[in-house]
Amino acid sequence: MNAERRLALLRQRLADSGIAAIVVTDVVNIRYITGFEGVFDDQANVACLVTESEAHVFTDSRYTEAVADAAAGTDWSLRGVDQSLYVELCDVLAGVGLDSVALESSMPYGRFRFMSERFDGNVQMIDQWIEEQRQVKEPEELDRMGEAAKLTDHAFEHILSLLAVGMTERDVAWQIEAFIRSAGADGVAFPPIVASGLNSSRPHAIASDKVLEQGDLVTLDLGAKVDGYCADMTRTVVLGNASDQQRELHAVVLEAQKAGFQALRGGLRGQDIDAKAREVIQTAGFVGRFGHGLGHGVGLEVHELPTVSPRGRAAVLTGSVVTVEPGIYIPGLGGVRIEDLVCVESEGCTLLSGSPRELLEL
Ligand SMILES: [Mn+2]
Repeated sequence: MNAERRLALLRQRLADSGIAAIVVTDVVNIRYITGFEGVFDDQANVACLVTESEAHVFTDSRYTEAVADAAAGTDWSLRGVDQSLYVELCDVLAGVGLDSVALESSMPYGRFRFMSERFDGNVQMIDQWIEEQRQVKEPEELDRMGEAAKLTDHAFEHILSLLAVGMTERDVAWQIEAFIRSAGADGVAFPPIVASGLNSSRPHAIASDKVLEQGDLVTLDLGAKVDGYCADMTRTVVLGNASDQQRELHAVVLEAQKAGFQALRGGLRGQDIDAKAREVIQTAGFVGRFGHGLGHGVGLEVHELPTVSPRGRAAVLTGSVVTVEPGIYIPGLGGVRIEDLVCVESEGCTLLSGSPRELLEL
C-alpha cells in the first residue's frame, strides 16, 4: 500500500483547486488515504484533516490506541477527541487560520451545516475526489482482489455441490456465507443473492424462504472480502434440465458478456462499453429487459467508480477493476445474469474470476 503517494495526490488536488484544507469523513476514504488497516469499523467516529503540510486523524478513545500504533512512522498525527469531534475539528481549523476547506459531498447534511456555520472561511463541497483516486488499483490491491475472486470461485464450486431441490434460498445464502467465513475471508462483500424460479427476474432479490424446485433458474450472486477488498461474481444455473427458453436466455446473456469483454479497455467511456453488450441483448429481441448497467468498479467497496452503464460518461481507467454483468429479466418467467470481475488493461482486460460460464444443469 502506498499511503504516502495517496496523500501526495490528494494534496496535489487541493493545490490545483486552490483550497487550503480538506476534511475527510467517509470511513472507507479515511482507510484508503491513511493506509491504516484494521483500525476503524464502519461506524467509527473519525475524521481526517489534511492541509499542505499537516495530516491529522481526529477520533475518540475507542480508537486512539489503534490509531497511535498505525500512525507511528507516518505523516499522520493523532488528535484525541474528548467531547465532540466536529466542535474540536472546527476549533483546530480556526486555530491554524485557514481561509478555505473542502468537505465531502457524502457528509451528513447536519454536520455539513454545522461546519459551514462554525468555520469562518470559504466552505467548498467536493464530490468523489478520493473515490476517483481509488479507481486505479496498486499492485497489492490487485493481489488482494485476485485472492477475493479466487475464494469466491471456491465458494461457488462448494455451493454447486450442495444445491438441491428442497433447500430454501436462505439456506443456500447461509451456506455461501459460512463457506466464505471459514475459508479465511474477512466475510462476505455483500449479503449473497439467491434468487430462484420467478424470483430470478428481480436483479437484487433478497434471499427468501422460498424452496428451490425442479426446473428453477437459480441466480447466485456472491463475493468474498479479503483483507478489505471485495469480489463480485454471479452465475445462473438450472435445477434439472433447462427448457429451450432458459437455454436461450443464458446463451444471449453469455454472448452479451463476451461482447462486453471484447469492448473493454482503458480509456473508453463506460457508456460506450455498456452499449456494446446491450446491443447483443436488444438485437436478440429482449429490448427493455436489461435494466441495470453492464458493470461497476469494485475495490474496498463492492460498488465504486467507475460506472460502466448508460450513465458512465467518464473514461474507464487502465488499472481499475470492474464487473461485466449483463442480464435479462422477465417478470413472470425468470432471469439470467452472468457476472465476472476483470482488471482493465490498456489493450483489453484480464479476468480475476474463473468459474465456468456455460449453463450448468444440476
Ligand atoms: Mn455486481
